[in-house]
Amino acid sequence: RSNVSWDTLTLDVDDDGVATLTVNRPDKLNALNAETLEAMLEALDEAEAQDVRVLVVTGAGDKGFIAGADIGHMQELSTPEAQEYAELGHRVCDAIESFPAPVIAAVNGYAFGGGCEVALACDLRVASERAVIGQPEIDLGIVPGWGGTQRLSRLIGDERARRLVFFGDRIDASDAYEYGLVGEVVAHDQLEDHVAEMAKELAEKPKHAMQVAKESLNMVHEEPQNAGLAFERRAWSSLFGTHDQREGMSAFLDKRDPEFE
Ligand code: CO8
Repeated sequence: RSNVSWDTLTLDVDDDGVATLTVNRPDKLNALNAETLEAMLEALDEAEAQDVRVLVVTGAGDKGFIAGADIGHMQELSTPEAQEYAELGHRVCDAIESFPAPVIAAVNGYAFGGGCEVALACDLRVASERAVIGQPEIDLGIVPGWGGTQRLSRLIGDERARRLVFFGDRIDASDAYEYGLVGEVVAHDQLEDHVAEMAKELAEKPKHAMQVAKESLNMVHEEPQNAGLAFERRAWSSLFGTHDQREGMSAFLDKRDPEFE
């Protein structure tokens, strides 16, 4: 069990290997400034170094998951400065996407702009009934810049992505569910426990197989299908001969619960 804090972020790791990264800037609805993004990169490295099995990403306070990139910070940026900021946001989203364990976004409130994009980079999204989600950048005279133009249509389809990005609409949790933007909606006061249960269950699965599953599924977005299928064949075969593969299959045949490494 460990706890690491930055000024605007905390990382808690429990005994089951479940890490929780909480953006902690509630007075600004957890808007992501450069300092917080840098801290997120460090927290992701730290979680990886601690070999965690599942990572939960959420926001502090009663209202916010992450209300977006920090508009105060962006207002005066020049193009080269904006590029740097975009790259920093991309590094965070890429690090979440390639994190070697499942990442769950517990969307406990506003997830706008960069906040929606952070959620999109996670493997799974669970929303509280109070969540409101959107890519409202168009009304700030910009567009999604941390992967939203790419990951959103892959997740929910091109037409729906265009609607969200063009109109800048903010949709509630049930519409987000209908759009396929979140996998599940739960009562606000049950979100934390529900996600903790999911995380615990995932943390008990065989680690190496889970990593391979995530990496293979990520290939869908990174490679043409023939390359993805070739990757899957290689990755699948590499699991044979591991303790967890032998144990998982023996346990099935012996009609008992497996004991994974
Ligand atoms: N950035 C900075 N501060 C913010 C942000 C934000 N995104 N969102 C909220 N805040 C601040 C408010 O300014 C306010 O601060 P203060 O108390 O000092 O005035 C505080 O948080 C509380 O906010 P509100 O008083 O507005 O609270 P409400 O409950 O009335 O409203 C909303 C909450 C609906 C979330 C509202 O704050 C809002 O609409 N926020 C902006 C949402 C938004 O447009 N997000 C998208 C930002 S753009 C983006 O994310 C681009 C990503 C790509 C970046 C590319 C880099 C180049």
